[in-house]
Amino acid sequence: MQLTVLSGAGISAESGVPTFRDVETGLWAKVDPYEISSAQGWSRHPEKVWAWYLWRHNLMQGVEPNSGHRAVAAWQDHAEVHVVTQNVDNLHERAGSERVYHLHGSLFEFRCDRCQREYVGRLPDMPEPVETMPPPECQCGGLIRPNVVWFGEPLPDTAWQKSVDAVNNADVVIVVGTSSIVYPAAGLPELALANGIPVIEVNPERTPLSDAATVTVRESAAGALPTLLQRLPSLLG
Ligand code: BJW
Ligand code: ZN
Repeated sequence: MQLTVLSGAGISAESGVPTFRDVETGLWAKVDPYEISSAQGWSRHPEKVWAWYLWRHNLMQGVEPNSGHRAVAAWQDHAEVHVVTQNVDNLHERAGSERVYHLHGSLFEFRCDRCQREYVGRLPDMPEPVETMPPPECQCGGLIRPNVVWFGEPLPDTAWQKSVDAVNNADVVIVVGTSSIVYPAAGLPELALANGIPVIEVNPERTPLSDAATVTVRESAAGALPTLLQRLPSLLG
């Protein structure tokens, strides 16, 4: 059996990484997502964007995988599991998942925005968020940026191709912890459904996918995933 998991920020929420769009606690309750996570935002005020990402980088270094990430990794004992994640943390890998495709890059890699060279220099600690911090400069005069995918930027080719294959070849697609509004990632469950592959959504809240999904499990990731594999036969009838 092949299981393909599409994860979003919600799977890491119970590890202490705030989601993007949850109004009360979301990272973007205070900042405009389309400004701080866009190519235009970076060119307008890189010092604001850099400060925000450096803080998130620090935050992600201090968190641990939760029972949701660990359950997905444990499924590898019973099935071929492919994890397509929109998250830029490394919690799936740290939980033990072996096939992980990062659609939106990684916040543990940095590169020059001009010559694209990888940056391996030291980064300052930032235990508390600050408004602005100038990004380091590359030898070429470009600015160092996180190797993540912002609005208006293309997704990495290889990760995208592997994700499409993982969806097309899946027996079941499990969509967990995503608001299903950011494309092209949000198109992957639609692709599965168009191919007749069942889609299970795990999310405490309704999303634009909920009505179309084969089954919706209105629970948290850490609550639902540890028993989901046993529940599959009854969920899918
Ligand atoms: C829990 C939980 C618990 C809480 N358990 N669940 C119209 C149609 C189609 C596309 C477009 C369009 N207009 C514009 C576009 C394109 C645009 C887009 O999609 N915009 C839409 C918003 C309309 N997309 C792009 O620009 C993409 N690129 C692209 O299309 O390129 C084309 C191109 C080709 C050639 C040249 C140039 C361009 C790129 C998208 C990049 C997104 N980047 C970000 C930032 C990444 C870096 C970072 O992490 O900072 O990715 S934005 C942000 O959103 C981040 C996330 O990965 C992504 C998705 O968010 P996610 O994960 O769903 O989080 P939330 O917070 O939204 O939801 C959390 C969910 O969890 C909620 O539902 C909760 O209920 C739930 N939850 N606790 C389970 N315990
Ligand atoms: Zn450079």
